[in-house]
Amino acid sequence: MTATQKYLFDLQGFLIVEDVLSDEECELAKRKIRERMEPLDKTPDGYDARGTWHSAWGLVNAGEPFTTLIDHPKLISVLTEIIGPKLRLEGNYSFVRSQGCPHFEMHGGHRGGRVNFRYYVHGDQIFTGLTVVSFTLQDIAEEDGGFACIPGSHKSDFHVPREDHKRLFAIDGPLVRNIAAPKGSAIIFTETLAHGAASWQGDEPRYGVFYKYNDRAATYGYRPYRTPSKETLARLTPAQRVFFNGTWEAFGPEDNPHNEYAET
Ligand SMILES: O=C(O)CCC(=O)C(=O)O
Repeated sequence: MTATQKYLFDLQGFLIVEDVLSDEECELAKRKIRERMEPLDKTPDGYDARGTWHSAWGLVNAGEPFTTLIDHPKLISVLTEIIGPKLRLEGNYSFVRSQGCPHFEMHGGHRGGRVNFRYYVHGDQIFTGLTVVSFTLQDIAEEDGGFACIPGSHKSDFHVPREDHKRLFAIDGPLVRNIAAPKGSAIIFTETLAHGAASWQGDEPRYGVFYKYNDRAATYGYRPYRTPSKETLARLTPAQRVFFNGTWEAFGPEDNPHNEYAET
């Protein structure tokens, strides 16, 4: 992680890393998502999805380019600085949203949430918990909608007052910004940041790809079906398989006492 990346991540609660995926890899990823995606009846907030939201789970089972992204050096150099030296990949999935879709309500925005939702700096070291890498498979301008956040809110020690929640956390409210990013980028953001997604306005649906990383000793969302299949695990390198180890830190078996090596 460079000094500039550290400055920007600390300031904003998110960071854009460009040129992670080539154009060809973005197109391949979209094709594989289209083959797997299923319509959602309701959005995660319980709104009628009206045919505008689809999801595809367990993307690493689809092979490249999703496999390479597990431990992409441009991402790991940041994630190991802000989460910890040993990481888990909790989830890897896509939401595909088409023009006029219901938005994704703002959530997060308070750093007092203990292990998964925390943010502080001690000395030169950032400490945060659950962190998302959101890959952009197309060029995204602010007016397209999509990922939205309140920059800097990951440092808030207070909850937004209940009486002002609706106004201040409105997706088109005074504090919220849509984040533009070029095709092939990764937006790395801490879940502690107040964030959500504005209704998508682009002609091509938004193919959002989300990899959720955590400290290897922590789990936020326990979803066994998000673990790659046995066949996929067998195809991964040992360095990639370790991202799917169980949630523990120490006193492991003699050959892996600190959860440093792949369990399978
Ligand atoms: O759709 C988006 O970009 C927001 C994703 C999100 O809110 C999350 O991953 O927690």
